[in-house]
Amino acid sequence: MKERILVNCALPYANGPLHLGHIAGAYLGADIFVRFNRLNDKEVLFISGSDEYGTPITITAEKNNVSPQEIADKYNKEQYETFKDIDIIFDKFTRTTDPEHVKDVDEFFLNLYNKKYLEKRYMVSPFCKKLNKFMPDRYIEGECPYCGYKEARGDQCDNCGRTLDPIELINPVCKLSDEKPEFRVTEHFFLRLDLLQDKLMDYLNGKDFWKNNVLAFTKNFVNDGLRPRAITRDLDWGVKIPLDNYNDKRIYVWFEALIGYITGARTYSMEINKPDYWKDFYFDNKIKSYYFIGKDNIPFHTVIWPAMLIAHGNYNMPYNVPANEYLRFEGEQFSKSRGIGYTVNEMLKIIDKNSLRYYISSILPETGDSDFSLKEFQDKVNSELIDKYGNYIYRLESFIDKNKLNITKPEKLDDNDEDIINVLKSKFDDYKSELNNLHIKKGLSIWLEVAMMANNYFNESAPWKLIKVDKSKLNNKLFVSLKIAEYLTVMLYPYVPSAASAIWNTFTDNVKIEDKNFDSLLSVDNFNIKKGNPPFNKIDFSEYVNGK
Ligand code: B3M
Ligand code: ZN
Repeated sequence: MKERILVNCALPYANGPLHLGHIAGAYLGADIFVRFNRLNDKEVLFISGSDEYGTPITITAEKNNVSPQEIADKYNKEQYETFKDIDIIFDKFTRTTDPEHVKDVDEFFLNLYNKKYLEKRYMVSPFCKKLNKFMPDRYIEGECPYCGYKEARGDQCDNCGRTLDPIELINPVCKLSDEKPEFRVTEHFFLRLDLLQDKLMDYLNGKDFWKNNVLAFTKNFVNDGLRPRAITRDLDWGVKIPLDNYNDKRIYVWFEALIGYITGARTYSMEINKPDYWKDFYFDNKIKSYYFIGKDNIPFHTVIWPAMLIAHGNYNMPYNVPANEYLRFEGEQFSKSRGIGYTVNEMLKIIDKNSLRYYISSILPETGDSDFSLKEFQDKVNSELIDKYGNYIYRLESFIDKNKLNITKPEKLDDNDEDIINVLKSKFDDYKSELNNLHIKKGLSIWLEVAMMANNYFNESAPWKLIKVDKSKLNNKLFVSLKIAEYLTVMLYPYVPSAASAIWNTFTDNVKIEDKNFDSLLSVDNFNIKKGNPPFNKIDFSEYVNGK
């Protein structure tokens, strides 16, 4: 049986269009990793979905004067389409308003409640007298007590990343009324993180292979000391508390949305008529799980979710949480309100998805923030994807086609060609090991080295001279050139699947790239070359760059 892995990708709030920052932060890397693993002969379950509760949804609904459900419906559909438009395809794109999700949340809540990991406590919460209601943490803004950032939100400081309680804020104000909130007593359920601290530490101690940023952040968070944390709120938009007498309270979005990963896997299993399929991914401890998320989601995935899973018992723990840093746009932070940056849909109106995936893959903010620049986008795609790869394929295929050559597998290669094939194989091994270690950007740079090697080899071979003097040598050189083209195309596939798949189809009709694994794809010896058109069009962004 194939080795299996679970890949979960943060559930984006269904409150607006996806922007390039989302794609670079979590989703593109996840999709590349999934495609790579499938080629590498693993069975992958790939889950994401819409996060439809929480204040991001209610704030947007209020602004637009519609119900939260209308906002969620609109953007669930839109985001799903956008992912598809950029070739990010999940096995299941779930929704946290799916009634099946409520079942999973109820089970989780009651399980933890019965084991006394959830406990009723009284707390003080911000209450806006003008609006006459308790206000969600996010609606309160003030100064961060840790770093002094002036616009910290009541749930989290976007500057230092700490999760906050609104009462900790210095000079808090209610965002809706601009009034200073009162802090009033209210009853809530608390997750006893304090009881889970030691087990969490044990779990984290085995995680030295995590990315530095993720591990350091998480250990700091836990070393600061874990306190019980409220996981219910005074709200009416959210999953109900599965106990009597709490009708006017709801489960906090972060507690409930994480369980959406399980709902996604479980409902997918129902859809494929294997209702227990998901269980192995959560209970067979040989199956590794990966969570691709943006930087601002780290503590929820490396502390809260593991704590919930430990408290529940028996669940597999997240194996790796490769959170990315931020993508900036032309040196500035993406900002919808200030009109900085593009949504994915806007970008796809001016450029094709293959070029977009290529460029973002090459600048993924894996270890630090990175910058999206139209000028660099144009240069990289034109000089790398098109000049080094597309043109190579086109020159090679055109030559074979024009001269009506039938290239066959050589009985013996000369030493130089043997060396080239060995270098190719060892580059491919490096590529695999980088991707296995989640160094996705590095995998693409190895691909680029191979593309440069391809061009050098083809030029040095000078088939246009050989054709007049040595047909057998010509055959061998072109065979090796085709081998390199085959490796290049297969290695490119996880990054730029549509283009790679179309190019693959010009090599052979016998196998489709997406249906096969590395071993079979890289052992094709009977090429049946069909010269296509030049596979890419050069990018010209001058209109947009100069317009800025
Ligand atoms: N919805 C945060 C975000 O969209 C949040 C992730 C939930 S993952 C369970 O950035
Ligand atoms: Zn702060």
